[in-house]
This record gives sequence, structure tokens and C-alpha cells, in this order.
Amino acid sequence: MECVILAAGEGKRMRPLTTSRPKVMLPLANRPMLEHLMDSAIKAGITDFIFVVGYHEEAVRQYFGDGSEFGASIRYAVQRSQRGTADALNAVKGLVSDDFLLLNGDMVINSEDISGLSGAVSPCMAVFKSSHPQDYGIITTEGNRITGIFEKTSEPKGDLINAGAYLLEPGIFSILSDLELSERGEFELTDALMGYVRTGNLTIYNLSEWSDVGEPWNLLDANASMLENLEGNIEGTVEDFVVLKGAVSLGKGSTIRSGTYIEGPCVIGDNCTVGPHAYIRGATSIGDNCHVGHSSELKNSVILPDTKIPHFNYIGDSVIGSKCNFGAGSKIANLRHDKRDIMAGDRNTKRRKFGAVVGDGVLFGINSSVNPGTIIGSGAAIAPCTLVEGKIADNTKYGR
Ligand code: TTP
Repeated sequence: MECVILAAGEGKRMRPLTTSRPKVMLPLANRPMLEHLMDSAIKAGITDFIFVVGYHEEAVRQYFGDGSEFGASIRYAVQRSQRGTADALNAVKGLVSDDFLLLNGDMVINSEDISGLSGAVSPCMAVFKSSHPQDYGIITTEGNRITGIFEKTSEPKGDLINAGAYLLEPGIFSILSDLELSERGEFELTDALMGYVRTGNLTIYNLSEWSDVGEPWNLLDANASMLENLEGNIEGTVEDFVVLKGAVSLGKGSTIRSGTYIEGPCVIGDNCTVGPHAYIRGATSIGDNCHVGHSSELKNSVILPDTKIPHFNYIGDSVIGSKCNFGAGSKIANLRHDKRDIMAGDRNTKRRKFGAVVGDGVLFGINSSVNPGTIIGSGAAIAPCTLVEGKIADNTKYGR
């Protein structure tokens, strides 16, 4: 069976992390989220993929190639402008001739569920019982048949959400061409499925676990869930007087220097230097070529490659882009004094602990302090001793 993965979206909610890369290439446990999804499908016995690419498509093509390095075969279809999920699926018209799986590229789903969904009767939608259905499109059912599909609303009619994974038949392509733009100006796959709903033909498959990765703070939960199964593996050098607790993975050419204390799960990429005297707490992923130096503490964070956190820094519950430099003593706070949920602009992260989202190439002057929920655009430069808060545009000089 072929598996179509939608990976063309712009990922606006993930900005600034998606300024220079597609959302599906953002790392969980140091590997692109799309690779984890493909791995789950491969474990379910699926080896033929069609990736629908568009926004920064070169990054996906370069990393995955024809799929042979991953034990898979990958073909590509291109969605030139991002006009919605139905439009993205339409890009594979003529490429599939039998029932096929369709997966959104920005989610975590396990291989047992992919296997179960691929064995269902098409057309079928994977659904997940959510404790916060108001954040998603939901469905109503009678038995295992879908009776309604509804957009996100503050008063959802149920708790079964559309998980963005389907088993479909090629007949769907004739429906796609007749769709009209939705209220938010997109061609929506859910509109295409309404015909099946009206005839009572669309069934559900209940997922055992699922998470979507649409907002920057979702990366922290998805990263932590990937690291739950981490097996410790040390390929680099660990100097004397280093304490490693829990699962720690260290890449080739990396060194953990004396006095460092790491509580896994923690994955450290290739060619990194950690310490002396650094403290890293789980669940943290540190990309290749990073430096975490003396008296720097990291906790529950995702750090993209080539970032330097060299002296007396604290970073908690944050997502940090690549090629950033933290001046000595610069820190990111992750908890409000009143312990309320951290807001990132007008978006509620629904987390009591959240630090910041930092784009690529951000430079922090010494002793700068970042408030919880701050979003710092790529290429921003923060002046020394500055209090940083709110949303900072790309390439801004912030502070005096
Ligand atoms: P969305 O999360 O709805 O859209 P997005 O990824 O562009 O993100 P944002 O809302 O933050 O801008 O997309 C769900 C999936 O569908 C995701 O895997 C990307 C994919 N997609 C496309 O391939 N093409 C599109 O035109 C859209 C809108 C989404």
C-alpha cells in the first residue's frame, strides 16, 4: 500500500522556526519529525511513499532523496502554493491507483495504529479521543460511522478529533476538483469527505495515541515522547568526573567534559562540547555542533544545530533555533510567579512551564533576561542586560 504524506505546508504557527525550513524538518530527538512518521509507517510494513512538498521543498528532497537510505521508496509531488490540504492531496492525482494511506506530516503516530488504519475498510478517518477537543476539528459518530465533521470551536459537540490520517480510495480525486474555497480561504480535505459522510460511508479508526506538532510548544511534548524510548549510546568522549543518569546518547566527535551532570533522557548530536561543569536535565535534545559550556543549565528543551550556550546560561522548556549565541549570563525564564499558563502573544501554550521560542541566528548580549512566552524572530540581536518579552520580529535590534 502506498502512503501519501502532506509536507508542503508553510507552518505559519511555527514561525520563526519555519522561516528557513519546512515544519516537517523540525527535529524531535534530533531527527526530522517527518522521519519519525516515515519510520512508524515502515515498521507497519509500508515502504512506498509519496511526499507532497512545496514550502522549502529542497530541504525535504535533500534529506530523504529517493528513500533508499531509509529502506523505502519515495516519490515527490509538488504543491506550488499552499492552498489547503485538499489542494495538497490533488498534487498526487494520477500517481495512485489503489487504496492509499494519507497522513499529515506534522504529527506523531505509532506503527500499530498505522497498521490498523491500513487494514480498515476505506474510506476511513483516524480519530483520537482528546481531553481538549476545542483545539481541533471534531467529528460526530453513530456506531463507527461518521455523521458530521466540524471545524474547531470553543463548544465542540464531542471529544473525537480528526487526527489527520486517512485510508482513502482513488475516487477521492474526482471530488477534489469540485471543491470551493472554505471560509478561511483554503481547499479543505474535510469538505471533500462530506460526500462520504452524507452517504454514511466514512468510518472511524480509533488511534491509541497521537499528538500533533503544529505549535512550537508542541515540539517539547513530542520530543519528550520520542526520548522516552531512548537507549543510551555513547559514541563520543566522556571525560572523568562526569555523571550520566538515565538514557544519554552522545554523537560522534562530541565530548562531555569533567564536572558535567546529565539527567537523561538526553540526546546530544555529533561534534558537540558539553561542560566543563554543565548541568543538563531531561528531556533535552541538542543538535550537532553545539556548545553548552561552564555552569550552563538546560532543561526540557530542543536546541537546533550550531548553537552556542557557553557560559552561565539557563534555558528551560524552550525551543532554540540554529546558529544562536547566548552571551555570558543570558537566561530564559520558564515560570510565572503566579504559576498561570504561559501565554505566547495571544496564544495560550497551556503549559505552566514554558520558556521561549528563539529563531535561527539570534544573538543574546551578556546578562539578557528573557521572559516566559517570548518569541524571538530569526536574526534578532539582543543588547546586553536587556529584559526581553513579547514578540520580536526577524532581524530586529532589540534593547539599547
Ligand atoms: P496545517 O497544520 O493545517 O497547515 P500548516 O502545516 O501550513 O501550518 P500552519 O497552520 O501553522 O500554517 O497542515 C496540516 C498538514 O497538511 C501539514 O502536514 C502540512 C500539510 N499542508 C500541505 O501540505 N499543504 C497545504 O496547503 C496546507 C495548508 C497544509
